[in-house]
Amino acid sequence: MIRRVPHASHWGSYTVLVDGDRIIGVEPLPQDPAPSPIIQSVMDWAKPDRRVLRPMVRKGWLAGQREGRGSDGFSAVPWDEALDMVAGEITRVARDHGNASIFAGSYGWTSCGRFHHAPSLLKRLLNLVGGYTGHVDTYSIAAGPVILRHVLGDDAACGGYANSLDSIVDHSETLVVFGALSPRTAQTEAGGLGTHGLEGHLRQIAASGKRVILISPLRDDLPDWMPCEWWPIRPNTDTALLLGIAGEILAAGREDRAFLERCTSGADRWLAYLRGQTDGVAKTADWAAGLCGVPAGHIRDLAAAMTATRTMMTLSWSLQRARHGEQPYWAALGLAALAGQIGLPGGGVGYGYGSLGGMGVHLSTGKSPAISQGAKAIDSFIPVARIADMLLNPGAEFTYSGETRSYPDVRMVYWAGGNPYHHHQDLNRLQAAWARPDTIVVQDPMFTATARRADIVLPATTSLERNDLAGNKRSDLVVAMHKAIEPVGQSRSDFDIFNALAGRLGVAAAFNEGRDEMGWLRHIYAESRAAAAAQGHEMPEFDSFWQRGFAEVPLKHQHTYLAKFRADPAARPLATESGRIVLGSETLDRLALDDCPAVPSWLPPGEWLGEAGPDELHLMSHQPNGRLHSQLETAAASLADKRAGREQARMHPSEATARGIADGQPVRLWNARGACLATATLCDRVAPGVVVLPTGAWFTPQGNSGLEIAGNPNVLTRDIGSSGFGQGCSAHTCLVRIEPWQGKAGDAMAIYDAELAALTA
Ligand SMILES: Nc1nc2c(c(=O)[nH]1)N[C@H]1C(S)=C(S)[C@@H](COP(=O)(O)OP(=O)(O)OC[C@H]3O[C@@H](n4cnc5c(=O)[nH]c(N)nc54)[C@H](O)[C@@H]3O)O[C@H]1N2
Ligand SMILES: Nc1nc2c(c(=O)[nH]1)N[C@H]1C(S)=C(S)[C@@H](COP(=O)(O)OP(=O)(O)OC[C@H]3O[C@@H](n4cnc5c(=O)[nH]c(N)nc54)[C@H](O)[C@@H]3O)O[C@H]1N2
Ligand SMILES: [Mo]
Repeated sequence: MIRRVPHASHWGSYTVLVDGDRIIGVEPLPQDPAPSPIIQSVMDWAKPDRRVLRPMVRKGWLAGQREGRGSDGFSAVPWDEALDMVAGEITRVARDHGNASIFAGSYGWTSCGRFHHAPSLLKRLLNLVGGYTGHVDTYSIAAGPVILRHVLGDDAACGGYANSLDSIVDHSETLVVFGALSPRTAQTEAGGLGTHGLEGHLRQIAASGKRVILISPLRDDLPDWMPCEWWPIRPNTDTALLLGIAGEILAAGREDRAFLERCTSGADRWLAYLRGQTDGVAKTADWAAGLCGVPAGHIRDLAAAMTATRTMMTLSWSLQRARHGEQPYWAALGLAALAGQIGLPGGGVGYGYGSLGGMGVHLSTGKSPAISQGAKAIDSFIPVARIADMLLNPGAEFTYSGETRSYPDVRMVYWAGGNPYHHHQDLNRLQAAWARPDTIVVQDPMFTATARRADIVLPATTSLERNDLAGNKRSDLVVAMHKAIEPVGQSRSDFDIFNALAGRLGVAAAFNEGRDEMGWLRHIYAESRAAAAAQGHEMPEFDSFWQRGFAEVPLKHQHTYLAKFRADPAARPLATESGRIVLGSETLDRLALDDCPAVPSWLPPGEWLGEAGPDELHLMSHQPNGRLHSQLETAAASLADKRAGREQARMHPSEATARGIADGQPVRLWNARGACLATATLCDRVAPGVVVLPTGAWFTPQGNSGLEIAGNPNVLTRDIGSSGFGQGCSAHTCLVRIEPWQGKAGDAMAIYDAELAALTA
C-alpha cells in the first residue's frame, strides 16, 4: 500500500509517496504552476549518508581541550549523557560568566516547519533560563532593512510589501530590474510556499510589451524567454548609476518639486550633493558611466523615461549584500522620489522581488504560523554577520543602527538549524574565531562542515520524520507537513531535544506548556485561523485542514505601496525622524560615520573593478540553482549544476582565453584570504570582468585552512560589515584571480565523506 503524505519544504509543497518506510516518489501540489525540481531532492534526507546518526562528542573536548575542532575524532555517547553535558554547559556558563556568554543567535534556514523551528525553540528554551546573546537581521538582508527603517520608517518595502507584482503588470510602463527577477531564487521561500507565482507574472510582463531593462552582470538574472535590454553593470556600482540618473533628471529640471516638498525631508541637501555643490563632482550621466560601465547615452535616455512613463524599479536583495549596501537602496528611493513615482500604482521602487518566491506575489494579511520564542530575558545581540568579530574581540565596541554596543565574552556557542561554514564570509578567519569558545554545540540532521567542527553534535530529525506546519506571510497556503518516515538513526525532533533539555534545566512546564507535538500544531494553527477569521476569512478547522493538507490564507491584491502616505503625508506620517521619506538624514549627520553619510552617496566599495588589478575579476557568489544553500548538496538537482564533481565557475570566454582557461577545465580561484577549486564554464551571458561561483558546496579544505577543493566561495569573500550603520554581510564585494589548475585534487565529495568516516569511526 502506497501512502500519500502531504509535506512541504522551503522550495514548495508536495505529496510524498511512501511504500512501507521507503520514500518512492514526490509529486508537486497540483495547483502549483511552477514547482521546483528541488522537491525531488528530499528523498535524499532518508539516506543515512552524511546524517548524524547518534549523539557525538569530540574526543579532545572530553579531555578538556579547546584545540582540535575539525581535526579531532568523535565518540558516540548515549542521548542521556549528551543532554546532561549540554545542560551542564548551559548552567556552568550562565553561572560563571553570565547568560550573555551563551551565543544562540543560531542563524540559519533549518526546516520550513514553523513548530520544530530549531533556532526559535533554542531561544524559547534559553529565554526561560536567563537568556542568551542573539543576533539582529539576516544574512539575506541587513544593510537594506536597517537603512529603510531609518529613511522610510519600516522595512516593509524589502519584505515583500512594496507594490504587488500584479499591480506592476497592470500599471508600469517601464520596468527597471537591478539584479535579478529569477525563478532560480524564487523557487524558495522561508517557511515554504504554496504556489510559485513569479514566472506567471514575468510571462504577463513579457506579453504586455512594456519596456524592461535588466541591470546586472548576468543576462540569466531574467529568464532567456523574457525580452529585455541587458545593461551589464560593474558589480557594486548601482549607486553611481542611480545617482547619475537622478543628476540628469535634476539638470533637466524635471524633478517633481511638489512631491519632494510634501513627502520628503532633507532633499535640498541631497540635491546639492547631486549637483556637486558639496564635493565638487556633479553626478551626471558621464560621471556615472565612468564608474558603472553603462554608456552615458543609456543613462540619459533612462532619466528621460523615468519622468515620462510610469516607472518601477526593482532591486534584488543581492545589491545590499555588499560593502556600502545601504546606498543603492537609499539612492533608488531618492531617485523614485525625485521622479515623483512613489505611491502611484506600478510606480516607484521595491526591493527583493524574485529574491524569494513569495515576494510581491503573495501578500498575506493574516498571522503566519510560528512558535513563540517567549520574552527576551536579556538585551544582548550582535548584527548577524559579525560572528567572527565577536568571537575574536570580546569587549570591543561596535556600532549598529545608530547605537554603540560591545561584544560579549562568548564561552558557549549553540547552533541549531544553520550552517555558518556555509553562510559566513572569509571562512579561514571564521576558523580562527571558532577556536575561541569553551564549548560548541551543533544540532543538525547532517554532519555538515559546522557539525564536524563542534564539540557536541546532536542528531535532529529532518522534517520528513515528524509532524509540522509550513507557512509564512508571503505564502498563499498554510501546509500540513505529515511525518513520512521513522527517524533515521537515533535522531530526535528539535522539540523533543529542547524539551528534554528544558527538563534538565527545570523549566519543562513553561517550555512545553503541557502540549505535545500535535497539541502544538493545533494551537499554532488555531492562532492563524483566528487571525484570519477576524478579517472574515474562513480557514477550515484543524482536523479537516490536516487531512486535506493545506489551507488558504487571506491575501492582498493590487497593492500600491505608500499610496495613502502620498495622498496625505501629514495625516499618515512615516515613523522617521521627520515623518516623511528621509533624503537627508539628521541622525546620520550627527553619527558622522565615514561609511554611511547623511545623503545617499557613491562610495567606492573597496574591492571592485574600478580599482582591480588587470588580472582580477569580481566574484559573484550568488544562490545555487539546484539546492537551498548547503542543503541537499549530494541530491540530483544539486549535482546537475556541478561539473567533474565541483561547482562551476562561469566566466566570459574572453576572460577565460586571456588566462589560458578552457571550458570544463579545473581552475583555482584565489585572493589574499583563501583559495578554492572549481570547474570553468565559458559563458557569454556573464559580463566580462565577472566570475560566478554559486554558494553551498560543502567546505572541504585540505588541512584546516588550505586549498578548498569543493568550490566554496566563502573562502574568498570578505568578512566586513556593509557599514557601521547596517553591519550587513558583504558577500558580493570580492575580487579574485583565476588560473588553470594543474595539480591533483581528487573527488571533493568522496574526500569529504572519507574524512567524515574517519572522524566518526
Ligand atoms: N558568499 C555568499 N555567502 C552567503 C550568501 C551569498 O549570497 N554569498 N548568502 C547568504 C544568505 S542570504 C543566507 S540566508 C545564508 C544561508 O545560510 P544557512 O541558512 O546557514 O544555510 P543552510 O544550508 O540552509 O543551513 C541550514 C542548516 O539547517 C539544517 N537543517 C535542516 N533541517 C533541519 C531541522 O529540521 N533541524 C535542524 N536542527 N537543522 C536542520 C541543514 O542540514 C543545514 O545544515 O548564507 C549566506 N551566505
Ligand atoms: N535555488 C535557490 N534559491 C534561493 C536560495 C538558494 O540557496 N537556492 N537562497 C534564498 C535566499 S536565503 C535568499 S536571501 C535569496 C537571495 O536572493 P538574491 O539576493 O536576489 O540572490 P543572488 O543569487 O545572491 O543574486 C541575484 C543576482 O544579483 C546580481 N547581482 C549581484 N550583485 C550585484 C550588483 O552589485 N549589482 C547588480 N545590478 N546586480 C548584482 C547577480 O548577478 C545575481 O545573480 O535567494 C533565495 N533563493
Ligand atoms: Mo538569505
